[in-house]
Amino acid sequence: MGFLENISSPDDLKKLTYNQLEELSEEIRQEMIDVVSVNGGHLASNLGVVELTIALHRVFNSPQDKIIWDVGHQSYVHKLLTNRRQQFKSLRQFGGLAGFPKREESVHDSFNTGHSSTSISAALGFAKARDIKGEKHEVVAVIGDGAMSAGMAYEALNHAGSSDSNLIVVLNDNEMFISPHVGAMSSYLNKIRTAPGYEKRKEGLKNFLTNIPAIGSSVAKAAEKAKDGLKYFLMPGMVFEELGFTYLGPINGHDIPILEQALNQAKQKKGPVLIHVVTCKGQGYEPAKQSSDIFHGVGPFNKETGEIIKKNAPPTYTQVFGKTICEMAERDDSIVAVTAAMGSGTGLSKFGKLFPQRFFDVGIAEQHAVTFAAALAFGGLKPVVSMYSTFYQRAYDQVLHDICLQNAPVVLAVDRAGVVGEDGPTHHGIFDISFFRTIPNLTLMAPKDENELRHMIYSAFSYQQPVAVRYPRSAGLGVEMDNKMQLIEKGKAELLRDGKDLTLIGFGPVVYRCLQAAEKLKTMGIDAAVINLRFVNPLDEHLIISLAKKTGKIVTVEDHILNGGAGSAVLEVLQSKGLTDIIVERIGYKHYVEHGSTAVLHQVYGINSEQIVETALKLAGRDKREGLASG
Ligand SMILES: Cc1ncc(C[n+]2csc(CCOP(=O)(O)OP(=O)(O)O)c2C)c(N)n1
Repeated sequence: MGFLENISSPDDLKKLTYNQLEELSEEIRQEMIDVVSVNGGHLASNLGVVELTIALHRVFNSPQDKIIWDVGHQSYVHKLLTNRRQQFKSLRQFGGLAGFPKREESVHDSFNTGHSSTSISAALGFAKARDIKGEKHEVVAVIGDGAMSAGMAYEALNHAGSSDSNLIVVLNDNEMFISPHVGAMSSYLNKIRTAPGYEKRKEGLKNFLTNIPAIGSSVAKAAEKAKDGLKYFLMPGMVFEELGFTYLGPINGHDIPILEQALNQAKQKKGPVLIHVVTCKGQGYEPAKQSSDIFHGVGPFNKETGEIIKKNAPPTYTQVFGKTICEMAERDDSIVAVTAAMGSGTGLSKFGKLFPQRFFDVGIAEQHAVTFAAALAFGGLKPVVSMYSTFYQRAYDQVLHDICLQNAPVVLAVDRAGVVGEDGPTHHGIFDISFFRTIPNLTLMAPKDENELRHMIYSAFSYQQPVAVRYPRSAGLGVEMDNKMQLIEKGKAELLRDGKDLTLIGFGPVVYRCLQAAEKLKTMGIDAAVINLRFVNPLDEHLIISLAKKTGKIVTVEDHILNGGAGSAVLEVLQSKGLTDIIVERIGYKHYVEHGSTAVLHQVYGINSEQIVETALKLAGRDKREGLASG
């Protein structure tokens, strides 16, 4: 009989022997491979934390003790051990278990995560609340070496290190972010990791230093100084020690007894403790171990061979962006690309290979990436920053303050705009129009298809000012691609179809759904115009107003939250021109959107031609002066 099926709470783990735990680890890995090979998900990171998660749940008492998973993509093992095994097959599916910790899913998920490097801040918050309320429980943050590259993590270390609150940070060091690690902190961790006999040397050094005799005060002072210097160079984790943490490690993160020993030791210490745990991403499944970048976030695959199941689909928007930027960079050697630990995700891998001197992966550091790019531009280069829509949320101030207020000519490629599917609400890119649209001189555009994306990227560089181009995660529409890149006039929308009864305005690939709806409406005797908006800033006021006056009714469609989105921009222009009798219906999201495939989410929330037709019919049945704009 298997062990996993008998684990209904972390307490059940505490009854098992180490040999049984080894078997349990195997079963957990198998279960994750079985489910992720069908549903897709973050496999490699989870395979790497099986023993660590078991040890954490044996040493600590969740949910009284709080365990906070940074990013949260590695929380599958935790889910399996906290009474969610029965639902595990529904992982990441609409209505099923989330791929990240969710307070609303389990009492064992103490803090929701998705964006990286929040765990130490959250842990310190729990620790302070505990201290103020006089409670007694442990707080543990589990953070990867990748997440440790972000500014937030250092802000929190800085705060926690000067506080006397008990708090444990487990640094899960697997030498990988999504791609191989970057940055000076990673090199530092690498030095600690690879120095032979570190543990022994550390102890020996400590004894040696404490035994230096004090011979006269000046000698003693010199010895003290030398001690500090030596410690600095020879003791592992000195950086953390200097920040006020007790450093333990590095230890083998696949050895449960050793992990337990370190965690128990940390529990005995006063103040903040950092345990440096070394793990292997993809441990226990060779394909994931060999290609942990591909198996970081993976779609369905053949679990026997590890082969990814390929779909016969047109190139993705990301691929088209990557190809276009490489072509442009070949012709113009002032083009440089910046990404924040998402080189492959944003289609820049090839750029990095072709132009290594002009490619900057700055780690999980979105704020730095943006400010850095502003200065690259003032230094005479032509930077493109490529990040996911959801991660630009981290860098809003830098976009506004460092790029736009100074009018730095930086192109912001906004990948994964719109709902992204199974990763869910922390990752959906449904806020960027609202927050970018507020910035007066930031040109904001979205292509209707992958061919237009190519022209927009080209055009963005020609405007010589801040520009953001948003495009979705999906495959393109399979349209014919122009070889020659074309300049799109800034602020010019495209009238794809004229009509007299109603105007459908789409922003992004939803434009094609507007065209489908217009065809259907035609069969019902309604003559709908279709506008490909292209720009939300500057808006093509002339075209919008002339069609508004002509048809009297407008439906706007966007893969975005309604608050402050493209539809709001249309409403604002109508209001500013006194056209308040035009009836406007906006299609978009009204609230946070849960996880599920993009197709299902679009269906559920009406980002499709059926909903457009239905809305248009509703409007057609109304008198022009009857309604107010509504959403
Ligand atoms: C703010 C932010 N930027 C980017 C990401 C995308 N992302 C998810 S996991 C990850 C790498 C994390 O590396 P690490 O913390 O070492 O965890 P590992 O997967 O290696 O266990 C990145 C860049 C994110 N979740 N949040």
